[in-house]
Amino acid sequence: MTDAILYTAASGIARITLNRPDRLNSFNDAMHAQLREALDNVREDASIRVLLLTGAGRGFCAGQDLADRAVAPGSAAVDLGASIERNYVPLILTLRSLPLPVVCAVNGVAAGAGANIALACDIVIAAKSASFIQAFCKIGLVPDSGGTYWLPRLVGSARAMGLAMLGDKLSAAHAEAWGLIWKCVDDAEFAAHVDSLVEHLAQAPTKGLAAIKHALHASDRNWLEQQLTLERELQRELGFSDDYREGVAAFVGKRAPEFKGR
Ligand code: T3D
Repeated sequence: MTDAILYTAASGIARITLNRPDRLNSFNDAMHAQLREALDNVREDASIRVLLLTGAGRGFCAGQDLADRAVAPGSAAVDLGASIERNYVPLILTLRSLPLPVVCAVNGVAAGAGANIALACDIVIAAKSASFIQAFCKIGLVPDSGGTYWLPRLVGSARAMGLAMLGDKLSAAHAEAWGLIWKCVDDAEFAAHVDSLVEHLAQAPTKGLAAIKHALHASDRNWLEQQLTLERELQRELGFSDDYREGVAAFVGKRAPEFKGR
């Protein structure tokens, strides 16, 4: 049996590749278990300063493996709520709470939960040939893995409703134009672009980036006064960090900073 997840960590960069290309990297239980283990490694390894999530082959991820959901006539249905509670909810919450930038390199089609796992990441870059499909409506389901949360916030309710109710394929270029993702990059330049982005982030002030992530996510539920208070407290903490000291010293000394992520 091949590994459903490929994991490497070097030079501050953890790379997780969804690796069931013949099934467009759709999720079965083994893949969920291996992904959980890889994410535990990321959380526990203090040397990691950026996480890259991508897919093997021509797709990024086609969501749940539907072969595991087909039931014979007359037999009991699978409890999807249990599957979501066990697998998808912890995955999304982990991606959102990791105290480092999480980059998703969408190398091909991202459908169903695959699309929404991508949108849970902090910076989403897609190859021009990639696409996003809220496929759930085609099998009688609701967008999960945060889909009903991200879509209206990212693209507005009219587009969110259309995407969710029609399940149309949204090209990477459209996804960028609609503000669903950060960037769409030509296929020929995609790998180099992603490498250079994660290399940049691995040298950046990690604590500061983690605080940015925390503050932007908190803004979904905070009033302005609460958000101003949060910014004040984060700034207070970061003002004591080694990286802030280094950033100011480098600026004043007219040299490039050397951030350590502390
Ligand atoms: O169940 C729970 O735990 C609840 C959680 C649910 C979360 C969900 O994600 S529900 C939504 C599940 N996903 C989908 O509905 C998407 C299904 N796939 C597609 O609609 C299409 O495959 C794509 C639009 C993504 C890509 O189309 P295309 O034409 O580029 O590729 P293809 O030929 O359809 O797929 C290639 C192979 O991958 C094919 O296998 P084959 O014929 O070569 O042996 C296809 O069956 C397989 N595949 C693609 N998606 C899935 C899959 N096999 C199992 N499950 C899939 N989701």
